[in-house]
Amino acid sequence: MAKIEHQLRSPKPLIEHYRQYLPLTEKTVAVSLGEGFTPLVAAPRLAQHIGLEQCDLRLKLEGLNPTGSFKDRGMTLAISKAIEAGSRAVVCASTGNTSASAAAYSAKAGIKCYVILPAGKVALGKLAQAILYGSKVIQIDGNFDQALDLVRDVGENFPVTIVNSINPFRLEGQKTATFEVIDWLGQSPDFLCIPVGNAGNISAYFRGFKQWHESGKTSKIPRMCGFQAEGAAPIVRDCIVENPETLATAIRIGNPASWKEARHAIDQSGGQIDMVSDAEILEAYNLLARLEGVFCEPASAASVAGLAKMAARGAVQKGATIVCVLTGNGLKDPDCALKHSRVDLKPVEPRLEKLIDCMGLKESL
Ligand code: AN7
Repeated sequence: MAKIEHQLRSPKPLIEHYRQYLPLTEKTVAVSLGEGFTPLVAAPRLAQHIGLEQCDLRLKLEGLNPTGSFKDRGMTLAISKAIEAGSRAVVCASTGNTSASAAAYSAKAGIKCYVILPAGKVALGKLAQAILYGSKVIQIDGNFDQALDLVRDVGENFPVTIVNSINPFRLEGQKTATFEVIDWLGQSPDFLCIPVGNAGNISAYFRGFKQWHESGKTSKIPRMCGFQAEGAAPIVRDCIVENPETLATAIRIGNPASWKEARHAIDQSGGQIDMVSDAEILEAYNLLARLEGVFCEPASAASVAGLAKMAARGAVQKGATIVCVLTGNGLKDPDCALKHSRVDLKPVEPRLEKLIDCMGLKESL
């Protein structure tokens, strides 16, 4: 199998590059912002820290997509297909990233975009994006699950295309991340660790791996390992969570739309679904930044928090190749970074002695 290293972004839009695996027609015109082809970086220091020094741990940096999250992979296809079908307006419910992506691709396409958000529970960067890209932002006094129910009703009764992952093109587009992983590694990894909210992405990854396995481009399907936040873990608990809570607001979801498909992906691949606490998420979030120089958002760190748990109970064999999907960029939620760091940011007098004191140079050198 040829190993393709993506040194440069493809000159073609993502969905055209992989068009033979996607539901494109001759009439589909790609609405693209240069999405996809994200780096898959090795994380040896992190691997060592969690006791996996004999494994090949890679991080898929989905925060480097144009709007800072993996949602762009699905949105480029969903918006392109909406335009192909003659739609002039789209709507989504969102914990933040879907809205940022929908707003950007709608702006690019020149169509109207409505986003419905749970008030007070969306990271500031994401809200700023949705506003600046010119979407109509509506906040509800309710959670994501309620917002999605409302959006389903709007989609049924008005000529507005839903671009949540219940839109079939979203998951089709999101599959492209698996193609990149296989292209980059030359084969599938042994484990794929991924945060789970509405459960679309884990379902999309399984579809992608399965498709390329069936077409002979890879000899195996990785164990799909999904991680929910403890306060928002309906699939783990096998029960709808009425009032989901977690500081990882991106995955603050109590009744995932792709529940069944995610369950299927986990069971069919010999994977697992587990939950991680907010403290474990924050620990992984800090480790990623300090050991690997990767600033992801808290929800994304759930993949690494979950892997650390698996490692601790010996569930990862020596020599395994593991890909953790870091779904969103840490810059979307700087509040979280500042709020949970123990750093003293009080200004000091601009004098050398004070500075040397603060730097601790006398003690450490
Ligand atoms: C950073 O934006 O649901 O399991 O409305 O933003 O496919 O839902 C976001 C989800 C993981 C979970 N990481 O993916 C939304 C939304 C980040 C996310 C997830 C989300 P799914």
